[in-house]
Amino acid sequence: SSSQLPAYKTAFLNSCLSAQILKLGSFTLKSGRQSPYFFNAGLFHRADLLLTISDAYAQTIAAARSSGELGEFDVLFGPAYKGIPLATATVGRLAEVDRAQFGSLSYSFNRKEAKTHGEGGNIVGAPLKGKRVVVVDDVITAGTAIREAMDIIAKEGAILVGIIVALDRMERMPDPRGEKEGQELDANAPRMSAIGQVRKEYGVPVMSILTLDDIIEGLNGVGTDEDVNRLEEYRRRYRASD
Ligand code: OMP
Repeated sequence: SSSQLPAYKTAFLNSCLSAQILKLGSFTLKSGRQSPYFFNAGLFHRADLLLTISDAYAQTIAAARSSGELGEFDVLFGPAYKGIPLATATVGRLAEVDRAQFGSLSYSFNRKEAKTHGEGGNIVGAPLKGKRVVVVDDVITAGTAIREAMDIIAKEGAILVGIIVALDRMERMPDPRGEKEGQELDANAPRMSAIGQVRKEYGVPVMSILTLDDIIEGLNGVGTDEDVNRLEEYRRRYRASD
């Protein structure tokens, strides 16, 4: 193919397509939008796919550390439940990629239910107090799930230094006054993405393995023209300003 994507992104995209983690078709999002694609990170449970996704997170983190986009950190935090295997597998993979740089990182995650006996506390893995933390999550759309993770980090007295997700859909937040399928969006509606808003509000980098731009680039010459056209049309319609 003629794709200009780095090898790890192409490998990740191809695994997502063959395992049907990334599906093309017609899907209704939480927001009500009709999307020509859907990414289901819950399907990364198979051993080979867990290696693929943890390698892709690790490569993205290592590249962001090298470029200086991401500062030094101590803990990779995976919000329960979906973030738990992602943080655990990725921290292990980072140590394999570069043991000297990443070997002393830890993973950490929250309990959903408060523990009332034994050691107590709501954190499993590395204690967070005073630690520099990167949060690993799957997809940010409206930003609800990621804000819960930020609240836990603040409550535990940790310092947020970055967020990494598998997919940045690059779309603007839904118009609170409503959106009509098949009609032009209101020119005065907010154009920022939830990721852009989190970036601005917390002042930290929000990195992703793949963006919608990457998916379209990677599918060029691989997917059908019809699929690529529908993705381009969706991007044109909902693209965020940031
Ligand atoms: P927020 O918590 O609102 O940011 O939305 C994240 C959620 O969107 C995910 O946990 C999924 O339930 C859902 N989602 C995907 O997982 N993949 C997609 O491609 C799109 C969505 C979505 O509904 O927007």
